[in-house]
Amino acid sequence: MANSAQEKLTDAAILTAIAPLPGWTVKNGKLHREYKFADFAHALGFMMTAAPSIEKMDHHPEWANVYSRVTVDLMTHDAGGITRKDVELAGLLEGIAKKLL
Ligand code: H2B
Repeated sequence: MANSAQEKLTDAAILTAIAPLPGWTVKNGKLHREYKFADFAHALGFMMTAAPSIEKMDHHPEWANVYSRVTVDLMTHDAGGITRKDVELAGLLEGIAKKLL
């Protein structure tokens, strides 16, 4: 793929990229993180706060909410793997979550 942000990263590059992001792992070929907020309002607040930036990035998470928990999985579907865009989105979500945790 021509756009380097959309190139699949090597396993080593992924681990280096997520090293500064606490709680993020690789699971089933996706960047994975489970957030536990104080309650449902905080969990939903996290998702609602992140939504406009996600739309602007045009890069979307696979995520699910159960009460106070939000599970996030990131991959680039167009590339069939993890790319810099996923790392970028993980960083964005982390910044928003930090203020609500
Ligand atoms: N999100 C994710 N996670 N992966 C993609 O490949 C992707 C996306 N593609 N959001 C975008 C939308 C694509 O469909 C548009 C046309 O850029």
